[in-house]
Amino acid sequence: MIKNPQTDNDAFKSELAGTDTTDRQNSSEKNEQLEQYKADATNEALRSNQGIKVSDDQNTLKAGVRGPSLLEDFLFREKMTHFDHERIPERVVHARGAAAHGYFQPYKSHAELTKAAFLQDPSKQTPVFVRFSPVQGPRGTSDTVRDTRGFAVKFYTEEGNYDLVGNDIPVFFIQDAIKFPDLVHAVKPEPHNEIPTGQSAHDTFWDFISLTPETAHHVTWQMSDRAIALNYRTRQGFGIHTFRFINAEGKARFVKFHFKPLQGVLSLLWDEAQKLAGKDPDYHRRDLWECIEAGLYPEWELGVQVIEEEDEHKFDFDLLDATKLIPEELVPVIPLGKMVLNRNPENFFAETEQVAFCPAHIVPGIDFTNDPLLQGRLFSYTDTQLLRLGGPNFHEIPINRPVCPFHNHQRDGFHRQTINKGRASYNPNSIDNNWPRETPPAAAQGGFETYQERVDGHKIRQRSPSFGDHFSQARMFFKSLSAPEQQHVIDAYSFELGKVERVWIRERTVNEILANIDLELAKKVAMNLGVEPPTKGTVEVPEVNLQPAPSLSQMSFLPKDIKARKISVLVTNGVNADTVEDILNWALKEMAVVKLVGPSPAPVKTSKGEMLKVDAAMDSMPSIMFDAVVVVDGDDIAAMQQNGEGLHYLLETYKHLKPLVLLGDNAQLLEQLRLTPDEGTLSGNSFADVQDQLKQGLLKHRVWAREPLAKMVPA
Ligand code: HDE
Repeated sequence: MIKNPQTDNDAFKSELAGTDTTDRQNSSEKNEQLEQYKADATNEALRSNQGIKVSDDQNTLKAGVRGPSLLEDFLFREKMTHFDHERIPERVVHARGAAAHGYFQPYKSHAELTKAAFLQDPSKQTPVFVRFSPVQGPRGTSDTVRDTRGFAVKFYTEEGNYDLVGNDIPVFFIQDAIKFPDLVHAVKPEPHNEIPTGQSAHDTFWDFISLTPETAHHVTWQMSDRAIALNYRTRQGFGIHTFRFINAEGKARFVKFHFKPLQGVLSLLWDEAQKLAGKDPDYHRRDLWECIEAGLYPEWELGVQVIEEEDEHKFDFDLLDATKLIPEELVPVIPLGKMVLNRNPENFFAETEQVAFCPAHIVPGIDFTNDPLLQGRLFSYTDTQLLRLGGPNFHEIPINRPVCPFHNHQRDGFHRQTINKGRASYNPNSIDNNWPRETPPAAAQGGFETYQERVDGHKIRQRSPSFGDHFSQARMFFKSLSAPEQQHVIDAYSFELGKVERVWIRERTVNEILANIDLELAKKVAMNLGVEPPTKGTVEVPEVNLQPAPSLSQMSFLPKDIKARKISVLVTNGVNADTVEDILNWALKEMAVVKLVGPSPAPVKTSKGEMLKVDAAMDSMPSIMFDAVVVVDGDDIAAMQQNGEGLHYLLETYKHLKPLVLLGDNAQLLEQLRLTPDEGTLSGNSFADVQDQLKQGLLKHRVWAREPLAKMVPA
């Protein structure tokens, strides 16, 4: 029997001991620390939480076999009480997520920029735990919904935890933290019926958006392909706010953080995203998990845009305004190092659910700015953990502990685990010789010192006038997109507003938001909605020096290899076994993922009479889960020609602008399905004839030129 080495490899199989990546020993200081909290029940007796061995876990204690249960049954009560309390409140936003362990390693010392210890030594790997998360939906929502995605990184540095809690879109909806509860109430399911789940396409969201012009820039990104991620591995990450780096001499500079995925920045099409939400709601978390298990580790480059303090006011916008970005064309991103995710969590709840991020977790060498959104976040995150994780000791939960020692005079509270020795829980003290003691700030490994920024102003509840231009950057973003990307933005606004029931909200969005971003965009959306197309905007958008920036288009971030790209290889009875082997060998060399997909989960019989195990049936692994589809040649082409599900598979592949390889006589299927051949429809007698073109097609991700024709495909 032919084996698919990627899915049939016994060497990487472990069950109870944990994940395959554990077997591969991808460990770190943090993983070793976690090890001491892990429990393995192999060869152990079943016991109660008090250590009593249990002899019967099948029956409650009863007065007679058919009699009532007894209150005395302490084993039943313990088990049931624990079960009744198993849930904790989900995060109020970013409730659903997936996370992984890994490391960050700087390319060289960045001492010139910052004294942060984890950015000094190119031989040192700092453990990280990274959580990705859509924003709107509850824990049970689907991964592929249209949404911004969280990109939260906890660096377990030798100087303490540093959390970079960012998103995959470089700007935020609002400028001031006080608007966050309003924004979230507007986007969440509507309060009367809790509909819709995981969607922004509803009245309360667009009501708020149309009345809040500062949201225009972020929402344009959210209507773009950026918000329908292909997977988490291909997300760009942004710190969004302007932060500060401070070096050993005390010199401060402004910085903006960027994570760039080495796998490219790739998205789904809207039709795929919607279908996947039903066919595989776990599409993104499954992808992250499986790639790490298969050793196809996702990688990012962390970089910063650096702005000298004296250049603070040189831009047409305010650096403290989180609804603005600095195009890379104006300030390039300086690469700092590489982040690799190489180990899956052992236990979702203990790690992914209990991890507590907070933008206030910083280390010496990094500091905040006065961005009013960031300032509010510094309060909100710890506050929310107090409720979610049940008290002030959440830093003791294994996933949240720093890898360096931590001692202070904080004591007690719910679930305290540390047994503090000594009598003095105050500072200063002479009883414990004043331990633990303060550390003065120093060039390296010193106590934390806040950057001494001079502040002089009236107490005032007002937005700075320098935050006043809400449309120039939204316009710049729209104009920076390629033609297909722009069309998707138009389609997305039309779809979302089409679901808004109140006509005045549709009209206000078109007239007072879209017309100020771009008149053509507004007119096209207006036509799609059947509202009066505007002839001009409602505000004077300032003439600023912002050219379209190619770096804002995903087309600037295509992948350089096809590592972890997914190919569905369709096999039916009579399939040519040699071709299957060729494809598997090629994919292994390219580190692409191949799944053998058959008409049913049963093995198929090859042309040589051997049995070929398939990874899945067509209906459980539809084409929307893949980047390309190959139909293998064989001696029974009728098997495909007469298989409605198979034909639909191919129609969808074509409709979603993917490479479609039809080997041998299968080339006839194109005509049968009335599909116009193009650079992405490949045929040949052997796989070797088409493998290079297939690779090129995967590198381009989609056959964009096909899009107008694809609209006519009934799939
Ligand atoms: Fe958050 N945000 N946020 N946010 N946020 C939370 O914290 C909040 C904002 C982001 O994987 C909550 O632990 C306020 C910007 C991520 O666990 C909460 C404001 C950015 C995550 C909270 C913002 C983010 C959160 C909910 C406006 C990108 C998930 C649970 C002032 C730079 C972290 C929690 C994870 C989570 C508050 C705006 C990113 C309620 C008040 C801007 C990635 O504390």
